[in-house]
Amino acid sequence: MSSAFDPEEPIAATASAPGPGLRGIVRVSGPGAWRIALDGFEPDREFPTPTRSVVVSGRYRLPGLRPFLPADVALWPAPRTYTGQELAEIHAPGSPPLLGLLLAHCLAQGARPAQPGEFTLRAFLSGRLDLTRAEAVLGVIDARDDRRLEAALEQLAGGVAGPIEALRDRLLDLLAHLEADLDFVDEADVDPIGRVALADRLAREAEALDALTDRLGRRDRAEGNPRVVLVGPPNAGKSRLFNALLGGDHAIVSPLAGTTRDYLSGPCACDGLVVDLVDTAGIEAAVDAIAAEAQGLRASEAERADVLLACASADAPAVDLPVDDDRALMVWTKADRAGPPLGEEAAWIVTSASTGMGIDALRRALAAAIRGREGDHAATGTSARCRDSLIGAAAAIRDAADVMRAEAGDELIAFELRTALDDLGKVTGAVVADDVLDRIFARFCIGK
Ligand SMILES: Nc1nc2c(ncn2[C@@H]2O[C@H](COP(=O)(O)OP(=O)(O)OP(=O)(O)O)[C@@H](O)[C@H]2O)c(=O)[nH]1
Ligand SMILES: [Mg+2]
Repeated sequence: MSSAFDPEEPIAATASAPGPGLRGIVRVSGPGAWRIALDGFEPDREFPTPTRSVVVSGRYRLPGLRPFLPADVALWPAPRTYTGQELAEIHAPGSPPLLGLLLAHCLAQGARPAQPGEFTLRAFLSGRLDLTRAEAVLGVIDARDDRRLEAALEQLAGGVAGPIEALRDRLLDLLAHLEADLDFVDEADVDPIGRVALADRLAREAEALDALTDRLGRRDRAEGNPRVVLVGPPNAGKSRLFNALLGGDHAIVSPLAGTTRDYLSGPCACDGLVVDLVDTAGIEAAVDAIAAEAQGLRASEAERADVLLACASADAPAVDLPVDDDRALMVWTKADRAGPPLGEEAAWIVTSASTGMGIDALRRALAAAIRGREGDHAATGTSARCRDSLIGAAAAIRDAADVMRAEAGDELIAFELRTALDDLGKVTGAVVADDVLDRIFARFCIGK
């Protein structure tokens, strides 16, 4: 790690969400964390040096603060803490200036401001957290909807880390046996049945690994294709546009307003990207239970969208369109009949599903909007990187099994097993390059 990340330096940061809240937290980790947090703190009662976690109530008397600031200080002794280090948290009223004052006080006492993700990085470095879990923490922080949150929480619960460690142990055992045999190669009396059984066992390990890879991939899949949702007044031509973009007759199109009730979705290729395109019911006041249901579905689809295609046409004017939503692209439909109002042309992507006019331009605009949004998530794909390593490990294990069946030399088998172990090690973080770590942890928020 670069010296900027020296784990022997105490670090501090506001750990609660930015902005005013009921309670705010300042977190301090590293050697001297308790001393730093307790400076200027008057506990309600004296307390002995904690040997396990304690919460002490009291007040801070700080320069520039009168008369005093009520607060609780939580203290955790190393090493059984989140970061594996001495840890303190100051819980105070969540006013940003007060928290700023407390943080400044901690910095004045010798703490350094924490880098984004540095608490989690310390947890990882101290062996409290493996890479798959660190990524899951990141997933929880990043989670933009329930699906993603659930996948990240499952990963955090150790869904993949435990089984990968167990597999590494078994492969290490096997490798140790093979290498012991290598030393006694003259006496080695090859037992063909034992070899076949071993090859089968390896093949089963490779299958188990495939299943794990699939589980690890779930977070990526939950992140999935970007969701692009068609919204607009009834009869705006959303369903016909949906069909034109997907190619085929998927959604029912009719001149009757209120045709679409359910929502439909399908994969749509846009300029090198694949998005999940979603057709929804027209925006209207619900007159019955089915309409209410349709409006509910529309609203929830619109909410989880990455991009909204806000549609309007001459016969379905732009009322209630999400014009101020920064996810929205304004799409003028049925341009073969009538174009957008004079003076407004520049605001619209002008299309006609019946002539195909503007459909390609719409695809390009859509892809550009998604690429722009993904700018903030440029470093995504860390779990994809883990997945590559798992796929590499499974391939090496299968190769080892093949070599074994072919009765080739033990050296070749050992080589494949070492490759597999290396790949697995990358996933659990036993072997991992510093720059990869820096990249992962830089994506965390400060205070995490
Ligand atoms: N001329 C012309 N007619 C179109 C075009 N797009 C849609 N229409 C017609 O407009 C009417 C409504 O189209 P739909 O695609 O069903 O509209 P919608 O927005 O899905 O409507 P709801 O599902 O009721 O909200 C149909 O009669 C379509 O054939 C177009 O590009 N040109
Ligand atoms: Mg429709």
